Order: sequence, then structure tokens, then C-alpha cells
Amino acid sequence: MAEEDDDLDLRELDDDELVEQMMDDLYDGLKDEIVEGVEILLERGWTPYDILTKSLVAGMKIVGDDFRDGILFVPEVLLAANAMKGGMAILKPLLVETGAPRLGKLVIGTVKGDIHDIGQNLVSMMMEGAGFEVRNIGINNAVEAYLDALKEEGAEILGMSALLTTTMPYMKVVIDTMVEQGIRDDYIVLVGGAPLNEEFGKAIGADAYCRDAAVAVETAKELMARKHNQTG
Ligand code: B1M
Repeated sequence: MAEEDDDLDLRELDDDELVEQMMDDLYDGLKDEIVEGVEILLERGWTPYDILTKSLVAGMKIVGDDFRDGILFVPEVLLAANAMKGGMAILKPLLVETGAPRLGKLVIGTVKGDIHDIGQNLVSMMMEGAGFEVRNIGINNAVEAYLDALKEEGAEILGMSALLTTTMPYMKVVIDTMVEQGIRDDYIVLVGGAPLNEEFGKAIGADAYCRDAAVAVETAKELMARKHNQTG
């Protein structure tokens, strides 16, 4: 089997087979193969967004399901995440290079206690691609880190990400602090992450819950337009 894999020429596969193979390679944490697969799909005229969603994100969903079911463990998932990042690194400049006018500035980061960053990196890329300026403050952010970055950047939008049911309540800590400081209404607050839902977003006082990166872009555009209309 290993020998067969060594001989496998990704270029000989048709699109469906290649995407299938890329999902397997992501599962196996094979970064070089993922990079090659992404390059081939680009050569074949696939859009960066389709490559991202139909091969990388779809492949990571399978990894996540097997992680949940105890079939994969942290080291394997880390390898898969690393392979995914290899593919994302190629797609990022392509998603960003639209030359669209700046639509606003976003500060985004994963909340305190949480080190998952793939989703928020994806959101950052898509937002940049859509014409927003983005400062990605990474993982494990306490409330001060968010508020300092918002002030430093003069940003209009705060994005928070959480992937754990144990860390998602921290989003409310950040929003409550903004309320206490009288600055809540100065910003559009968007939240996202696999365990969240619309109801949670409302309950903690966010402006919107975003199911995925594409929804984050649409929601940010819509709320920025509304904000501009209100302020004249
Ligand atoms: Co973790 N992990 N993990 N993990 N991990 C999950 C989240 C889990 C659901 C797996 C499972 O059991 N099925 C589970 C959480 C269960 C729960 O809380 N109910 C879990 C667990 C338990 C853990 C540990 C506790 C495991 C352990 O140590 N025992 C540990 C926690 C560490 C910590 O954070 N303190 C842990 C560790 C890890 C790794 C380090 C191994 C690795 C992270 C690597 C990295 O990010 N650099 C990892 C991974 C990769 C996952 C899964 C498999 C994949 C997450 C991912 O990247 N998805 C995940 C299973 C899953 O989610 N299916 C899992 C792909 C990404 C594109 O999707 O992040 O959902 P997502 O982002 C989407 C949307 O949610 C949305 O847009 C994105 C793009 O479309 N979105 C936003 C996200 N943030 C947004 C912000 C916005 C807007 C939209 O603001 C504007």
C-alpha cells in the first residue's frame, strides 16, 4: 500500500479523485501532498475559495469527526492541521489579492484558554480577500488583548473565535467588559466557532454569530453598511 502511494501521481487523477485523495492526505497529515494538490487544482482553474472549502475544510471535517469518536488523537490532528496550514499558505495571497477597496478594519482572535486557530485564520483570509483590513491577534486572548488591539488599530469590528464549550463563555466576559467601559456600541462584535450558534450569539450580546468564513464576510459587509447609514 505504501509503495502504491509513493508511486501515486496526483496529476493523473481527475478532479474528483484528486479531491478525494487530498482528503486522505489531509487525514494522514501529508503537508507536501496537500501543497501539491492545491497547486494542481489552481492550475486546473479552481477558485481558491472552492479549493479551500471543497478539499481542505471538507477534509478537516472528517478529521474532526474521527477525533471526536476517538479514532484520531491529538498528534494526528496536529499533523492534519499542519498540512491544512500548508495549503492555506498558498491560498491566502490569492484570496487577498482582489484589490477591493478597504471596507473596514477587523481585530480577530481566539479567546482565552483556547488554542484553535485554523478557523479564525480562515476568516482573516476571507475578510482580507473581501477588502477588510485585518489584525489577527492569534490564540488565547484575554479581554485586555482584544481591547488594546481595537484601540491601537482604530478598528470597527471585533471578531472572536472559540472552539471549546469551556472557552466560549469567555466571549461574554469580553462583551460585558466593553459594556462596563461604555464602548460596546462603538464596535460591531461578531462571534464564531464550531460549538456556537445563533442563540448563543444573541444571549451574550454579540451583533451576530457567523457560521463560517463566508457568512462572516457577508455579515461584516452588511453591518458596516448599516453603521455608515446610521452615522450619515
Ligand atoms: Co481540538 N477540539 N482540542 N484541536 N479540534 C475540537 C474543537 C473538538 C470539537 C473535537 C471533537 O471532540 N470532535 C473538541 C471540542 C469539544 C467541545 O468543546 N465540545 C476539541 C477538543 C476536546 C480539544 C482538546 C481539549 C483535546 C485535548 O487536549 N484533549 C484540545 C484543547 C486545546 C485548547 O484549545 N486549550 C484540542 C486541541 C486541538 C489541536 C491542538 C490538536 C488542534 C488545533 C490546531 C490548530 O488550530 N492550530 C485541534 C483541532 C484541529 C480540532 C478540530 C479537529 C478541527 C478544528 C478546525 O480547525 N476546524 C475540531 C473538530 C471540529 O471542529 N470538527 C476540534 C476547521 C475550521 C476551518 O473550522 O474552526 O469551526 P472552525 O472555523 C469555521 C467556523 O466555525 C467559523 O468560520 C470558520 C471557517 O469557516 N468561525 C468563525 C470560527 N471562528 C470564527 C470567528 C468569527 C467568525 C466565524 O469571527 C468573526
